[in-house]
Amino acid sequence: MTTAKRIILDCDPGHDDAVAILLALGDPRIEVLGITTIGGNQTLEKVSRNARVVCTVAGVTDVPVYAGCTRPLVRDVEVAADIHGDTGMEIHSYQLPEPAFDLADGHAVDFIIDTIMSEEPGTVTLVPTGPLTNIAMAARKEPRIVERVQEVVLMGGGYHVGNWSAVAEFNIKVDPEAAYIVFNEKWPVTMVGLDLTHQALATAPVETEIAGLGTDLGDFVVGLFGYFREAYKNAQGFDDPPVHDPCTVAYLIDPTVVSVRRAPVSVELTGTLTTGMTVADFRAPAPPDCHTQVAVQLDHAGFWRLVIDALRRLAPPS
Ligand SMILES: [Ca+2]
Repeated sequence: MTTAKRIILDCDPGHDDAVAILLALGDPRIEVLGITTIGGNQTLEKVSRNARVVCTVAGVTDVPVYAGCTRPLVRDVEVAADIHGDTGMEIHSYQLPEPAFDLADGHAVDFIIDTIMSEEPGTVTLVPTGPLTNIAMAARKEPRIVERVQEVVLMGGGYHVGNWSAVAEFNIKVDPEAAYIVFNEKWPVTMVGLDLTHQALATAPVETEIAGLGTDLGDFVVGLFGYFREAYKNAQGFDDPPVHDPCTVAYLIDPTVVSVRRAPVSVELTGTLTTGMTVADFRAPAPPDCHTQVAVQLDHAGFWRLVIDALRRLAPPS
């Protein structure tokens, strides 16, 4: 048994962020040092509440949640209400509880810096699943974190498809300047983009298995998928909703579930049609100093096995 990967989950819950939180909390191969929030799918206030609601439903109240930046570095706030609803975590047939605990004191960016600087180098992994504002701010405020971080495994971008424009994914598109910083710092970056996450579909058999757990937590996830399915169908024509964010955590738990390919990646900042596009260069061979890789292939069954096992651990079926 190797030691658990120690992560800071930087997120904007968000239906799929919620599942990422549950997978991280429920798998013994992950230790969540803290959850930090970023305005994205909805406003910072809403996603910061949602993060604590997810922990509360999971029965986990001892992981600190820190609120981060309210808006992108340069651009105006954009939220994804078409996908995540007015609260950012609209749900079917489930009554969400009040958060059982308050936000931690302090700013997410300072928590990220203080944690990385106080832990042994190479022992903290950053897992951003929202816009990259907090991570970019941390790298600018304390540049030494870049060489101390173990790696950055982020949900965002894509090399063939977009969802917020023809070629840009939401997390990157809403704060491309922050994404540019994160992709160009010399820490190891794994981009878990739409090419991968569009394979992480919450199919009917997956939903049935989660419902079959017969637990309150399972009902919560099924309720999330119910709303998410309808929203994705209406907004983007998906039959089953792609559950993007937990793919990052799954990669850290078991890299055989998410296969990757080394390629330089940068972010388009000035395109007339392509702003926010993650441009991956697949011309072989990747240069020796290439510090980025992109996720390409998901083991769908293996991925959902990890998620459902985590749900069982957090709330054992009776
Ligand atoms: Ca997210």
